Amino acid sequence: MFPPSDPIEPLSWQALSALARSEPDRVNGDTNAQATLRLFGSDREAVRVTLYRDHHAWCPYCQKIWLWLEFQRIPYRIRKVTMRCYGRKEPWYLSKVPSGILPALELDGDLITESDRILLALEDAFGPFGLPLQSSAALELRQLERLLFRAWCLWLCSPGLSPRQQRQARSQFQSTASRFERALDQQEGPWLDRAEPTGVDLVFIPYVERMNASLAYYKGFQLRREHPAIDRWLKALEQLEVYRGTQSDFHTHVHDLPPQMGGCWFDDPLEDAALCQRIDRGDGLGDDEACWPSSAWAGMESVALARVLRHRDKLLRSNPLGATAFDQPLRSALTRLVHGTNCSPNSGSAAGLRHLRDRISVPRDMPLAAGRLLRQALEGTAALDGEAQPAPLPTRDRFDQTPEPFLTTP
Ligand SMILES: N[C@@H](CCC(=O)N[C@@H](CS)C(=O)NCC(=O)O)C(=O)O
Repeated sequence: MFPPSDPIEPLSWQALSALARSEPDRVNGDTNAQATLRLFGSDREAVRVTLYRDHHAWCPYCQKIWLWLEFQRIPYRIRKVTMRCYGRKEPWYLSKVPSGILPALELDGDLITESDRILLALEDAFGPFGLPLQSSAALELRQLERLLFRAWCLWLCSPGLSPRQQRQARSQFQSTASRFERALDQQEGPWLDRAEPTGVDLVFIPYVERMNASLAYYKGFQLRREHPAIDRWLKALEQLEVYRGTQSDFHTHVHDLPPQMGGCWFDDPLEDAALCQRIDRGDGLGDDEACWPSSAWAGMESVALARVLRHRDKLLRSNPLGATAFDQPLRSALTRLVHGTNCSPNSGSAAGLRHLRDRISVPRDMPLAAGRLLRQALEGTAALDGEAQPAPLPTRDRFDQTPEPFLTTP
């Protein structure tokens, strides 16, 4: 918290606009969740692939394919589809994929579903990314990833575990995580194979990212502290711009997983309830959450600002305070974001500010670093008004996150 002695007036929208970073090159620039076309410097004619993935970048199987295309720099189009847990599946997608399942991919006009089949088809068309995924070494690692996934599900998603069953589930998870560590330790560098990240690393990323978030929140278990080789691997990934472009944050994951997984359950008693509070308040968990290089944090305030400004009218309209009453508090929070100074919101605005804090979705809306700074600015501004909280986030569905109001293209 800044000293209370120096609150400043909230900036006008015009003044805020002048401080926002201009939109980056979504098509040829860094990996980002907003692009609908990625060319990596090629011509449009080079595009052979369309990836169908979910609007909010919540689907882990979509992230695996997304990462593969980005690391291999394959030109592709992206069409975004709604997941059932947050809205209505698009009829055009159901006529293509009647089950509605994601991801799907078109390669030279042929439609493929199932993420593993998609990766094999991509390997056939463009060559493997390091170790071929059907090689015996890769198959063994892919099997280990499924074991780790199952051990995690058993611990996180089984309701009503007794304390003894919780301990067993934890120990089962830890012994599988230790097998993953041994596989990492067999190599000289931080990766699973060779001196660089390859396709087998990508297979592990989506769920290890979700394990890291959900176990801290629901179990008080800090994956990176308990398993140093996994920490090394995550740190190495976080040095890579491509991975950072797809990486989510703890707040997003812990609230997007319950409806996708059919429920996530707290250990009882919870080992470290303070972790939950820090995540929910938007503080983040520092290096235990993500260890980005300092250069990747540079200018992230103005990135966050630009993303809010882009959707300003919709954010104002969808806030429970109503557009008129939310205008001044939102400008106060954005002023704090860019100037790092207390800026008092109108009285009665705390719950509205926290409503927005809770609905930033990373990386859908902005990168992790920008999301953390914006959540902190919203919370810091709300705290000047009081402790009022918004309605808690739903756990059975996330219809509060329907993408419809935000769609700019049909
Ligand atoms: N085995 C499939 C699993 C894919 C899957 O479970 N996709 C979920 C999202 S994570 C889905 O599309 N569910 C339907 C929906 O949520 O609308 C694969 O590897 O691609």
